Amino acid sequence: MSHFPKIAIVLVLSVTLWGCSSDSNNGSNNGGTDGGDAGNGGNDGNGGGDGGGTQQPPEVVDCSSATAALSIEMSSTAYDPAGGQVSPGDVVMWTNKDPFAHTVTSGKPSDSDSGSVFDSGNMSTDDTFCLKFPSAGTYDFFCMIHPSMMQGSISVE
Ligand SMILES: [Cu+2]
Repeated sequence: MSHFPKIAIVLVLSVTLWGCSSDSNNGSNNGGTDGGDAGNGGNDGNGGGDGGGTQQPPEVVDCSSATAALSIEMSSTAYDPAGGQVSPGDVVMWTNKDPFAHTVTSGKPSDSDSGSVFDSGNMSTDDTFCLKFPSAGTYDFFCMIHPSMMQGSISVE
C-alpha cells in the first residue's frame, strides 16, 4: 500500500521534466552595439593588377525585369542564405523581410572602401535589390546597420 504514492510522485516528476524541456530556446537576438565607424586609416597598398580580362563591376538591375539565379532574404537580422555561388552574368536578388531597414553594401565592415562597388542604401520592408555580376570573383557584402550580424559573400565562377 505505501508504495503507491511514491510511484505516483516519480511519474508526475518525470512528466513535468519532459514538459519543460522543449521551449527554453528562444534567444531573442537583439543586435545592438553597432560599432561606430572608426575610420580605418588606409595603408592597403593593394598593388598588382589582376592580369588580363575585362573585370566588370556588379551592376544594379531592375528586379522586376530580372530573373534571379540566387535569392537572399534578410530576416531576423540575417542574410538567408548568407551568399552562394552563381555564374558570370547571373543576377542576385536581396529582399528585406524584416520590419526594419537593412542594406546590401559591398566589402567588409572593416574595409576603408566598403560600399564603393555597390550599395543598396536603406531597404525598407519588402524592398528588393538586384545585382548582376558580369565577371568572376568573390564579392563580399554586409549590412551597414548591423555590420556585426549581417555579412555574406557571392562567389561568381
Ligand atoms: Cu541590417
